Amino acid sequence: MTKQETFQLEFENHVTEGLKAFPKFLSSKYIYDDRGDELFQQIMALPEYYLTEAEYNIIDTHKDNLRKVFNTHGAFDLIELGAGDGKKTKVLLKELVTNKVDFTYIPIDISQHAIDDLTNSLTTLLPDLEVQGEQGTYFKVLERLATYNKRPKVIIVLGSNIGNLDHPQAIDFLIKIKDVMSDQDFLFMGFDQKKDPLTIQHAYADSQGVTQEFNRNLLHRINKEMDGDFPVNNFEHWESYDPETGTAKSYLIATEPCVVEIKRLQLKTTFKKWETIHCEISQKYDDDTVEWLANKSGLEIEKIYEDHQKLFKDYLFKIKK
Ligand code: AVJ
Repeated sequence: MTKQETFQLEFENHVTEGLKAFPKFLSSKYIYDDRGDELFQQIMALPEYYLTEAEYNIIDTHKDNLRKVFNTHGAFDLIELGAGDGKKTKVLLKELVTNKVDFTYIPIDISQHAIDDLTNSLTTLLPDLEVQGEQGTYFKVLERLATYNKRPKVIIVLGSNIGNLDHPQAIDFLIKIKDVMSDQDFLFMGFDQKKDPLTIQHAYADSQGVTQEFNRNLLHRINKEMDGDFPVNNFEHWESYDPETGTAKSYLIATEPCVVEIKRLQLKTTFKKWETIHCEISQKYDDDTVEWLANKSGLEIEKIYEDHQKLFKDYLFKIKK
């Protein structure tokens, strides 16, 4: 079975499980086809979606310090999980290249397409940069790199992507990273912070409805790829942020009763009026929570970086002594 087929099967099993469950759920992991990627780009450009600019500000403000820290043990591999379009990473790469730091940039992404695009744009922007993109799932590639390459590693995960995981899943994720790290290696990771609940609410329920389209893309994909008949426009996006737990949750809510048939899954499911599908969590953090996660994962916080509006933080971790 090809990787594509494996992913498709996983997606189908997930949809069957999620739509048979009560209450129903579908994971935001499956939003990202080409259209989903494009909608996420649009989200990052929204005035309400403060995360991207805040992290950009952190990297831009602290690039001098980051260069020195990353270069502590001389030549290194800069491994990025989730290549994206690299807007924030490019600031860092430029800083390193301009100062003639000896390093190789290794973006890892599940999408070869994303890696090719990024590599091409980097060849133009920074011709002296050594790029060695790797297609695959994070951990398969990380394991491979850890065994054949003993150079110091700096692993970076930007954008608060960890926020889509609940705490047990986040600990699992961090342990897998820790397991490929040596004493000298660093992990540099973004965690969106708890803040005024309204700021968070607005970031995930934007006035232009881009986030609604982003979530609805899950239903479009099911219609397209599994021969489904979701009346997509009868599902409205709802966002709720719980300031106590720091969890933002997004839902699609049926505004009319309906029966949905998904032929490829031989599945028929009914929605009552106002029935929900839980789609995503975007967890918000504070220092104590990140410290607790790190401790559970065998990591320790070495340094904390913050943007000037105090919205977002990047944490530098090492393995716990
Ligand atoms: C890509 C997981 C960081 O949760 O903030 C944006 C995805 N969802 N708007 C986030 C997302 C709705 C985003 N991450």
